[in-house]
Amino acid sequence: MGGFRAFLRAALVFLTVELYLVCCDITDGNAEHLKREHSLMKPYQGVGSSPTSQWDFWGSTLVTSSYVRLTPDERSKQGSIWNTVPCYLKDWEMHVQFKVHGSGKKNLHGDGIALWYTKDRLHPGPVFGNQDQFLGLAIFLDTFRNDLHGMDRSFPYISAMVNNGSVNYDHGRDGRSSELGGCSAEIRNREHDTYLAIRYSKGRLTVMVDVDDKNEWKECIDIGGVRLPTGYFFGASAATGDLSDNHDIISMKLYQLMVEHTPEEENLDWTKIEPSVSLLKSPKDNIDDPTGNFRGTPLTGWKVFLLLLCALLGIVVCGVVGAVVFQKRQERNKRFY
Ligand SMILES: [Ca+2]
Repeated sequence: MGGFRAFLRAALVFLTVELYLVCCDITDGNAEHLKREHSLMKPYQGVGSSPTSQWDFWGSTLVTSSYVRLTPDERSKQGSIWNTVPCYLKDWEMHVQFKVHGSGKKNLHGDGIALWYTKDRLHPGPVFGNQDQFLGLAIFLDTFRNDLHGMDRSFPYISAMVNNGSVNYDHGRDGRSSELGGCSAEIRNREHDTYLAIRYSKGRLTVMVDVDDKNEWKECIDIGGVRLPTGYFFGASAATGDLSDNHDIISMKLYQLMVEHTPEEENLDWTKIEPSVSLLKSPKDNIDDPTGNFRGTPLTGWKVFLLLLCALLGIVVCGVVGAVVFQKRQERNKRFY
């Protein structure tokens, strides 16, 4: 009898360990997919100071041990920071922690931050400190309303733009003519940490914000039909004009998304893709791309199998526990009679 109990206990331990391993494999924690060569994190060791550095900066940018200040709260400043390593991931998610703060009262501050995934890097210009007619993707965190006719939206306003090098960003209209989508977000002078996430996977661009200290992502932009090549560079820039703010980047963390592609897709030369958006395709038509949890990854056949295995093992464990409890009860009954 003792031998059987020992066997049950061993089986239970084995199954629990097995269950743990299988479950943890499924969780697919993004931490293990963090790409350090494309990430900017405290204390920013070696940023810009050595030939092997993975980040360069320009202009008013000041790198301290706890933040990267693209511009101080002073007029007519421009600064940027750029990853020196081109990104060849097909599916990625960038988490940016930022802080926009200054002494300017309501509507008396500007101009904002732009986050980039572009062909060229370190090309200063008029679009939040970076060049116009860029090739690639831009996400604007626009804190100043230039377009006094566009009162239907409140500022700060976050928007996305994809450019093949032919379109100008229209500051006078806050980029409205070229924006793919956007949302208003209170990102300025917040006491708590503020975050933005950009996900690009299978032609779908999603921007989420976490600025209300709730530790959850809120959808801002979600569009399909977006085509971006690999081999571009991540960067961030900011500018002030007559009005100003401190524009700080605390971190930029790039995660690889584990997404399967068809052999045809894999065989394409992704570096040759021209940035474009097929606006005919609404994101709701993207039923072939069932993305579940925003921070997680879509379920593949393999993962579904593991989930089922996990469930099966759970049932077995329950059975074993039940058997042990039943056996214990039997023994207790024996003692009483
Ligand atoms: Ca503006």
